[in-house]
Amino acid sequence: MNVKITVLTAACALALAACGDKSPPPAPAAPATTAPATTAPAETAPAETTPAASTTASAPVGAGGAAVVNDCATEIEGNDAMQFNVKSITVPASCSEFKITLKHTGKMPVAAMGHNVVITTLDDMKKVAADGMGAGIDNDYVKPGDDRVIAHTKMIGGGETTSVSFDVSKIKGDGPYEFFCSFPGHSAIMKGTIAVE
Ligand SMILES: [Cu+2]
Repeated sequence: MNVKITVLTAACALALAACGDKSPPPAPAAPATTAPATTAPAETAPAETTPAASTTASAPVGAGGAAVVNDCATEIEGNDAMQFNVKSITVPASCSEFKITLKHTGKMPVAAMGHNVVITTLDDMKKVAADGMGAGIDNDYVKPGDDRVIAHTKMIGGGETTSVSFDVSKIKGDGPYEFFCSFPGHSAIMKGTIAVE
């Protein structure tokens, strides 16, 4: 009797030992912590720069993207690719007043691809553009009463035209001066120099 139990116990012990030999089942793989997709702030990717090959360009443009000036006035264009067709405007020193007409040659609405022309010193441009963003589209993205703004047109959408006239003496001081579009994100590309010569 006693012997029987001993044998059984031994067998059991062996069985346990055998059991112990078995390597424990692998721990369930830790659920891969799905890293939150790094939602990079959707920087408005600058539109691919189509090198001056804007087939829709109707207004004549001088060498190096110089605006063509006639009778103390010029016409420039903005398009759906977030571009002005000129890079520089030279105002004749003989002009007392100068008129800039902006034509939006695109089709997109003002809320999506609005353009205007704002003139400031180069130093003020970034700050004016930032404040303009806060002012919103109802203010043409120009802070009301901003005395750093020398002149600006209203904000227009595709197919529209607008203009602004200003006293040339205002850009005869300590420049350099720039013209740019204050629609959020546009001034990085839509800008150029304006100077009196
Ligand atoms: Cu614009």
